[in-house]
Amino acid sequence: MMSSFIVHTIPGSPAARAVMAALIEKDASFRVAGLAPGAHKIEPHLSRHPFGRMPVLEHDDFTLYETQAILRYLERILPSPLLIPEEPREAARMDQVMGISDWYLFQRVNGVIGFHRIVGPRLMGLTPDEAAIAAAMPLAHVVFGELSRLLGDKTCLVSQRVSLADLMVAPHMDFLAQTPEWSALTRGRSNLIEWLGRMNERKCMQLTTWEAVAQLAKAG
Ligand SMILES: N[C@@H](CCC(=O)N[C@@H](CS)C(=O)NCC(=O)O)C(=O)O
Repeated sequence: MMSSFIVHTIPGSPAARAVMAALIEKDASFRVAGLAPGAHKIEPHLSRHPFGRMPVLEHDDFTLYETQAILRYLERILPSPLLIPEEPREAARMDQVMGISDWYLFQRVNGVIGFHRIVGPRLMGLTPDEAAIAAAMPLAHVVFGELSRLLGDKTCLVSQRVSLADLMVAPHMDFLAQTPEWSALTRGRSNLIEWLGRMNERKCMQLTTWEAVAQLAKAG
């Protein structure tokens, strides 16, 4: 049963990393069906994901896209360990942070800064668009300010235990940590640096780096 999870992704995708991190936290084995850059915009991938994005999870005869839907599905079928807090206000904070991740951190911060600094140069041979990066910085500061405030002095983003929010946010932050913008974004927000350090010590992050996922994709 457990070995029937397949994650379709181009290695490097932070959204796919969140899904693989959840599978690892839940001690489930999975296979990576690697996509070549561009293959996500054509068949057969468009039949799995009509929006031409990643990740897609296959579980036996069930195929699912949208990272939050996948994470919540995994939580329901693999409830141990719990990655959604039981306490209502912590659960609400988790939902809030996942919304911040989807709407602001992913699309308007990492999707711009991480794309122009890392993905574009590495996968498409593009030169970073400095104007686009500069234009993303004001909102990036709001996002980092909020994540730092919500984290406070806790171990994890919503409680003392890892939740889906940590698994969604950490892959984006690990990307941004490799950009020159990181030091300005984390100035006065050292709790975020310490939190990312703790996340990066976990097996779920160590086994899902870009290089590690590229190896998994090769192994099929
Ligand atoms: N709302 C989708 C977004 C997925 C998404 O945009 N993934 C990125 C990679 S992290 C992607 O597919 N980028 C390729 C593209 O937009 O062409 C989700 O949460 O799964």
